[in-house]
Amino acid sequence: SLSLQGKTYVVMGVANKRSIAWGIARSLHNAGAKLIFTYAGERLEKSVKDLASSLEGEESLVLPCDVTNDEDIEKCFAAIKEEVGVIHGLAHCIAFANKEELVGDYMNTTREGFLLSQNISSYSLTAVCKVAKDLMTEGGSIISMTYLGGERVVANYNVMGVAKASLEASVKYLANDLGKHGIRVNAISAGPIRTLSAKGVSDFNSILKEIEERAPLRRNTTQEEVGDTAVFLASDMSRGITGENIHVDSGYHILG
Ligand code: 0WD
Repeated sequence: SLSLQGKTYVVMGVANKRSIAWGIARSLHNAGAKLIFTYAGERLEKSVKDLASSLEGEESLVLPCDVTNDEDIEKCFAAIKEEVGVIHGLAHCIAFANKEELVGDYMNTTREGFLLSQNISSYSLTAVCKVAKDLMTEGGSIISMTYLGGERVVANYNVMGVAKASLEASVKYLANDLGKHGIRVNAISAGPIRTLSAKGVSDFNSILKEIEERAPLRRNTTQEEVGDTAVFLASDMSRGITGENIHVDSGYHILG
């Protein structure tokens, strides 16, 4: 069923109430899941704790986890193991690129900028899967967030598009590794949503306008739509699906 009663999910990447991770958290919570939140740095501790405690019911565990740091990842999942023992999945909603590199020609990307965005936006999923696997003894579902710019050229998305291409390939390899353990790995490719990260993408408003005018559903994507798809992917209703990239984008990706 679509109920997530009795299941525990880790949600990584809430920055504020506009975060896609927060949309996913609300949907998972409404479906009955127990949640654990991880955040990037001290700067976000209070806002994530405040958001977590705004959910009805028992207090959620909220832990720091900078995904560029292996020790942080290990400590974080050790603390989760201590608290709950078993988890049934996680939502990886993390990305970063230097703002200066999200405009103009892709070929101006620096080596440092390239490696930074690959590290935070792509490798982190692999690092987290390896550690989370040991807590997923009952099988489960891992979800990551991607964008159309990983499949084709989207103006200004540049270095992040290349990171998303690498993330999408990782989803397939990870799905193959983890399938034998009853763990599924999928991506949601969301249409553009106005969040903190989206602020870094140059000319974001015209991207939103284009979707409203041309996408089959003639409207933009919401956090709630992404969240509800995450519930489907987390639940056993999607038990036959792994290594997939589901577009939640008003159908925009089918257009030439
Ligand atoms: O249009 C959009 N907003 C779309 C976003 C369309 C399609 C996909 N996505 C993806 C993003 O690329 C990302 O993978 O969804 C995911 C979530 O992004 P978001 O909700 O748009 O953005 P935001 O609310 O800013 O959350 C991203 C978070 C960071 O926020 P800040 O603003 O602090 O950079 O990623 C986290 C952090 O919380 N993050 C990290 N977490 C752990 N360790 C790290 C890190 N080193 N760096 C960033």
